[in-house]
Amino acid sequence: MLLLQFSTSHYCRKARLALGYKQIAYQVENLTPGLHILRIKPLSGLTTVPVLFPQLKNCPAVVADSTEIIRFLEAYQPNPPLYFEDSLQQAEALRLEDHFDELIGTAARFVYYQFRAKEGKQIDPSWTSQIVIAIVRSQYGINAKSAKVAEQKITDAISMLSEFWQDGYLIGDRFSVADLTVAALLSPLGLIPAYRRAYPWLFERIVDIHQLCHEPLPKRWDMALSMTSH
Ligand SMILES: N[C@@H](CCC(=O)N[C@@H](CS)C(=O)NCC(=O)O)C(=O)O
Repeated sequence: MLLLQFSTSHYCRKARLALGYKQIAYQVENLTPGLHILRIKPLSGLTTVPVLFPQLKNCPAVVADSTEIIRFLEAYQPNPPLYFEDSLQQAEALRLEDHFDELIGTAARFVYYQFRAKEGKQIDPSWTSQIVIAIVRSQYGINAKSAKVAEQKITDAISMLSEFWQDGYLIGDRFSVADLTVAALLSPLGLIPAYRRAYPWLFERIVDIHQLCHEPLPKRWDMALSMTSH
């Protein structure tokens, strides 16, 4: 299988966590933001990554969107499962996946890119990195005000998660697509010292899920704890 991705995208991380959890062999092709459209629009009709090419007989040629990729992987290789047999639990798993995609995925992007442009500039002050950050901020309308709104959404989501994640799973008594989605989509916050210090249990859980899914942590994961927070 071939995964077309941005190496830093948390939605692409979500697809990689699922591939890793199921121990499916795959290769990645890293695309350049902006230019990626030339490669993926004709194939998927979408402008977003991740996009998966299963490259297998009797399988679709292209599967786009992290949710669809997980749906495909689950049908292709049901074990170990990310879905539930119980229809109520399964409906809840898909509802939460969608809710986290829409809420946490977008809010984390705002908080993360606001941080990288300001206090977190030292993480990578190179002009190439700063240009990518500036393009993302302009594309999504990320600024101090919109990031503040996103911060509140993240705080609310973490407070909901704390009820489940401190000693259990989001649904039932085992790991599922809901837990995987949260781990992927909140992982960018692991680079922000204030979050690392305020919610150690959250990042321990994200680390555990990366181990379970055989996926390396985001680059510079350990840097946050040695940075001064503002
Ligand atoms: N709902 C999509 C969201 C994917 C997404 O937003 N991808 C971003 C990268 S994090 C992207 O490709 N942005 C480029 C663009 O919108 O042009 C999914 O789950 O795959």
